[in-house]
Amino acid sequence: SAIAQKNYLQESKADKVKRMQWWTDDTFGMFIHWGLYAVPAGEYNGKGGGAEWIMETHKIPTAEYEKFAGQFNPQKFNAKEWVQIAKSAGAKYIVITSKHHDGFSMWDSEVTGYDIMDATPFKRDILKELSDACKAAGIKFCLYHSILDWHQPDAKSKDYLRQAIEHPDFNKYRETYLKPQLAELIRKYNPEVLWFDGEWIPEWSEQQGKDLYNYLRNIKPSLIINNRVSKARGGMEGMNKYENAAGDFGTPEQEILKGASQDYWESCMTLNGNWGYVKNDNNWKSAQLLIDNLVDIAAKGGNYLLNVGPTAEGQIPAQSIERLAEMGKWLAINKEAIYATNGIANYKEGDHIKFTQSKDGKSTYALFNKYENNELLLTSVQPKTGSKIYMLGVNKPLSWTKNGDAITIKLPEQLPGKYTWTLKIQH
Ligand code: H79
Repeated sequence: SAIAQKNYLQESKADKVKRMQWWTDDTFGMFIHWGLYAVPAGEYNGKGGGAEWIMETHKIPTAEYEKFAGQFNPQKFNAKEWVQIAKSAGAKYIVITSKHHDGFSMWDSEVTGYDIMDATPFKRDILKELSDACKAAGIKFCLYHSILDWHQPDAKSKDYLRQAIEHPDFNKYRETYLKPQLAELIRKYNPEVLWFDGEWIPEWSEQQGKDLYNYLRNIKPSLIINNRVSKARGGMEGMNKYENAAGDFGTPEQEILKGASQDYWESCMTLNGNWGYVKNDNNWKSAQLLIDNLVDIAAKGGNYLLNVGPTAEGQIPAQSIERLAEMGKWLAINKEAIYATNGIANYKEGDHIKFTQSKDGKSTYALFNKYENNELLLTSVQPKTGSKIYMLGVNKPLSWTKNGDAITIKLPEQLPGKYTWTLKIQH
């Protein structure tokens, strides 16, 4: 067409910083992996294995997998409840699977009948319900969308399902299916982030990634798009292996970076061992570990995207809800040290103490999960004489003494909560 497309690949650093502001400030999001794979729930023909990858794991033929749509009827789904679970956990945004690798569309898609409206007895547009509920609750609504698609014949890489596809036409899939679906998702649900995945297929290229990135930001300039839109990851690593690739942030998966990074990044992690719902997965992380991870990520300047895998009945597992509620209780006291802070890459004090800083530089936060003799010793923070040190959740300032390069802070008799505590050191 003759309409000039803006080149968003040449955005200035300052413009990107502005666009990314809410995202870096929000720090904590909830990932939701929900699709037809919740029906088999990690078991096919009596054999365990696979969650959202179950189609690939058991090499389920397309016509067989499609039958799960007829059984998808999550009568207990309640968008407001899910959003409330995210909000009371302290998550500021949610990212839900509009389409995973299985190719099933979780909204009323205009370009396919293989979607929640046309192919399931449920016939409700969950993206509409969730985006409305997010808007009402002040939670940012974001979408995960797989480039890889095991259902569209033209998208099938010959590596998948070991099925011989005659003359697959990937360009046709991209132009008449993938891009129209994404344009439709932006128009209907106004997502703030598009979180791509499945870019490792041989059909996808850096050029296609750049084109798609530009195409999407021309539709919605404020969009934030992850680095998996492109080809720049080193294998399955989270961060890019070269510069100037399309995409706004790195995506370490099931791991946290060893240190801070010059690039924006978000660690996505599961609460148990799987992304999609698996009925026998009881490998739950403890609330303490989840809080440790959040603190570690914030101290390294990243974001934490923590996943839930709802059931085919439409419920977030109780074990997930319990853990998220514990995080929410912790954040209610310690939020000042997490949201809208800068990380401080200071590892001198050992693994049990991490640091963040207020944006105005006036307060340093020391978050610790271990102490002895009701005091804490810090060697790398040098407050001026008369500076006040508080514990978040405690009203009175704490007494502290200086001995050479170290300071010793007397902790209160009663510490708020049972996980990790925060000292606020005012400079
Ligand atoms: O959506 C979640 C997972 O389903 C998806 N990303 C998160 C957010 C994901 N799962 N695994 N992976 C991404 C990486 C998979 C890597 C492998 Fe393979 C699959 C290694 C071997 C099979 C793809 C195909 C890479 C090599 C061959």
